[in-house]
Amino acid sequence: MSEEVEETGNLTDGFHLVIDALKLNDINTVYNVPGIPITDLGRYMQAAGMRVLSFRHEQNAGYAAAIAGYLTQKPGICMTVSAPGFLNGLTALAHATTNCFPMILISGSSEREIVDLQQGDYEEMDQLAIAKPLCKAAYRILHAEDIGIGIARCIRAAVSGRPGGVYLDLPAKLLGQVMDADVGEGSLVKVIDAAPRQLPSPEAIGRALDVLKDAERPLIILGKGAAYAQADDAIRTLVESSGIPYLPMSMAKGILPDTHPQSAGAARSLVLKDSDTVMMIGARLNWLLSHGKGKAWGETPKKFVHIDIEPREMDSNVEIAAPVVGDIGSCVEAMLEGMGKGWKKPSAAWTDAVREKVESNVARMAPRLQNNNVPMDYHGALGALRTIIKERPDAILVNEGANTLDFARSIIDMYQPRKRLDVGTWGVMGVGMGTAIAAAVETGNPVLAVEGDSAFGFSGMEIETICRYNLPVCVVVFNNGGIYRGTDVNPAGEDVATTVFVKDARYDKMMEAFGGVGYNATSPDELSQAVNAAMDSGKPALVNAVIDAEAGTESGRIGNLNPQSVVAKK
Ligand code: ADP
Ligand code: TZD
Ligand code: MG
Repeated sequence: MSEEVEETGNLTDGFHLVIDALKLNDINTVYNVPGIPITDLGRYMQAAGMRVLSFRHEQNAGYAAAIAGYLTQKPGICMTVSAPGFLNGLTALAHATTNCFPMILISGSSEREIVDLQQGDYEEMDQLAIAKPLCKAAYRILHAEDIGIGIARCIRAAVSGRPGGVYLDLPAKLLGQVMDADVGEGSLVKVIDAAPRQLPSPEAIGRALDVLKDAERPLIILGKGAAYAQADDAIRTLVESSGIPYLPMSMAKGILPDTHPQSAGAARSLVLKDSDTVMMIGARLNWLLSHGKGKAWGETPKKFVHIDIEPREMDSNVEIAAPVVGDIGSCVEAMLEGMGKGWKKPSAAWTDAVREKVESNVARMAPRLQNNNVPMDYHGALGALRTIIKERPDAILVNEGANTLDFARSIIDMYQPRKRLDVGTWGVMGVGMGTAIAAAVETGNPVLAVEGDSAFGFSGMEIETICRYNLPVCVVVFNNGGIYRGTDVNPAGEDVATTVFVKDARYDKMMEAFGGVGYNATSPDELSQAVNAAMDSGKPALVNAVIDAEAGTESGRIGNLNPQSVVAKK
């Protein structure tokens, strides 16, 4: 602190203006990795009462910020150092943008004059230019008096309309800039109505209702945008009063309980094929829904009603008969009002057919979930975890892997909204630990992270972070000794096959190294006991769940996306 500051006491600087601007907008949690030029920014944030969680790698801090945004509707903040730290955070920023999660990546950067003349500054990089194509908006603040406006622009860009990732570049020099404290305070901006409601037009609602009225076999598809919108009661009322079967996308599971009589989750193939009218709510017709066409959608011609806040999403893959553009809460409420009392529910022929398929599929699966085989298969192990989530419905399930992801998604029923957090639109491995940490920090709920052994490896070092903050996270590593399977053989050389890891690895020992509790589970009963004990304790724990190396299949459920060589023999 300069003498002048001490003497006059009425100066502020870039550091403190950033902090004041964030706090003024109720942003109180930051996920970061410290270093030049943001170390002191993190310290001052802590001193100002903000929660600053330090990670072992920026990518994981970024995934934490991304999911914090999804859970809270406020931008999650990731803070990194320049060039390498910035680049490490960038994957998460792109992931947030792809998934429509509001997040701000704040990176310190080097001296503009030197960077722009490419004179080789410490960690020199034109970060703003590099971030731009990977996010929804990117800004740089050069003057302390612009910090208030700059942060306001970041917040609005992140949460308004379709949410997404925002980049904010803070050159080192800015943080040290000094200005009069009163003028500084006056320059701060409190963002009013950051994500304004967007009402659908009455014509759009009328058109959508007309399309639905003509439907013989209607279907509702709920996506993670519907979960994000936190319009849970309105969505439930719409589903129930319409009587239409619904299919939840992965992270939309639990908006209504998966055990709901109208859930078509266990009859996915049937409803996609046989429905004639589909109402999408906060879900895109991307690869996860086979782009709305082709074999998965069968022969029956479809009409689509599409509720989304992003107008350009309409007709992105197939023709949308009734686009409804607006925020989900407003759109769903308008649809409900329009349906009124005289709404005719779909025919029993259709809803019974869906129900029968659900029941027969569930019944077929049930005995497999009870098996107590050693080594465990996915069904036996997930059958145990399914019961645990049923008994602890407020626990947040984090899930990544290939087979570990696909089987868990279909086997573990969810009962509450926003309790299933996973790899998202890209299917990113490595989101697990950052997601688990932010879930615990933002909600205070217990977290169960079900991880493929490969998936876990991408962010495994963050178990130290989990222990350091003593978070109620129980990690279960599905250890099948590899990617998809642990049994591949390299036909040609000495190295093991590309998908295979060290045999009989003990991931539980990693947790013990940091003071958490490690368990080794070789049967579903042991797994159940270990996870229950861990979750009862509320302390960091890791269960090494030994899974049969032969149990999985290539790429889980999406093996069809692998290109095939016509000349090579496997
Ligand atoms: P899923 O992967 O679950 O199918 P997607 O990520 O593909 O879901 O789709 C989410 C959609 O939700 C995006 O198109 C996004 O624009 C939309 N969305 C997000 N928030 C809102 C909101 N508050 N109101 C309306 N649409 C929203
Ligand atoms: N890198 C990143 C960032 N994301 C990816 N999706 C992949 C690589 C490719 N990949 C998958 O799509 S799943 C997977 C990889 C490496 C790991 C699957 O192995 P696992 O799960 O151990 O996590 P199972 O249960 O063995 O199938
Ligand atoms: Mg594996």
